[in-house]
Amino acid sequence: MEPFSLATPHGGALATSLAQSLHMAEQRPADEATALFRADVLFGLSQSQKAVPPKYFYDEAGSLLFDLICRLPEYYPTRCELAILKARAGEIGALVGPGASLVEFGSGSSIKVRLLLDAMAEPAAYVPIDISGPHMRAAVARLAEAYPAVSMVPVEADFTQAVRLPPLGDGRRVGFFPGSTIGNFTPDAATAFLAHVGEVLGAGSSLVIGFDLAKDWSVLEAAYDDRQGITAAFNLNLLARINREVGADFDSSAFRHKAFFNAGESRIEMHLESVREQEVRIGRHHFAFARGETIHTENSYKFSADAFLALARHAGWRMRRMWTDPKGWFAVAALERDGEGS
Ligand code: AVJ
Repeated sequence: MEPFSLATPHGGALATSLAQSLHMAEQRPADEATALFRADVLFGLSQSQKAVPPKYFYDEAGSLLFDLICRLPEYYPTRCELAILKARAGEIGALVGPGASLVEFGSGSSIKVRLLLDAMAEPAAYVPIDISGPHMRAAVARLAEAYPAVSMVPVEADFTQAVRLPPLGDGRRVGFFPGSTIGNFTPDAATAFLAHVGEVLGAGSSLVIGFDLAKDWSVLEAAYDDRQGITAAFNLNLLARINREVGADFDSSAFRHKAFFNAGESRIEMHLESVREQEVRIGRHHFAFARGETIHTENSYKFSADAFLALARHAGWRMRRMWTDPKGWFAVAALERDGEGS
């Protein structure tokens, strides 16, 4: 299984039709979210390369651990991207124009978006989309105090599934997809996702997107296997979540965090490696692990500027500007949608 394809075998069509019938800003019922999680876990653990999609990292504990990752000395992407956004906020604000609505895919703690909101002329609305509802709502409450003139329209949803935006009026839409979260998708799924984003945002929209650049392996591997073990805790938290929400009996101490650069695919892979032969149960299902066998939990693709732009072009976006940090480790692109009147 590709852990992060747009269409999961179950969940895909189901989640889409449900998202459309529910008001999108409403929470998916908890029991239904749990059923989808369970189905994804059972499916993923049944593959020859066991896998669980990385979107399930972000329960409450996982969202907090991710915020700690962003502050680690080894984890350069957040700092590099913030530096680019700070340096270029004025240019971005000018490109976007006045009265736009800002839609963020995977908004997390909504920190980076402040730089854009500060630089935009009279932003009309902020629409954060995130799978981690309580974490998102707490972040939006803090943001609302700082930006009383911007209407806050949080959408609790899995953005890897089809998303419908709430009504946003006539203003331009600007997508914001920072952090190199695009790197979680395989290239084909990334293209499909960016095309979907183009359709959701509509004609004349733009997209501000961060992506991580290929670089020295030692820098990459350190960023995903930090000395304090925060990334290991983030990865292992997935097993605790599966135990709690799906009723599995993983022994977290019998798995270890593994992160390495796969040069052929130009991606960091994260896995959870079984340190011994063991069996894990979920209800009536049994999953056998050989010693050294892994669950693939995340891909994080590292791009060349050219490869990224080709991908964006295939998805119907053209590049207006691209910026990097002084070390050339991370990039932010401002894209525009092709095809007037489409
Ligand atoms: C949130 C997907 C961008 O791939 O760097 C950080 C997640 N995983 N450390 C990334 C992550 C391990 C992160 N993204």
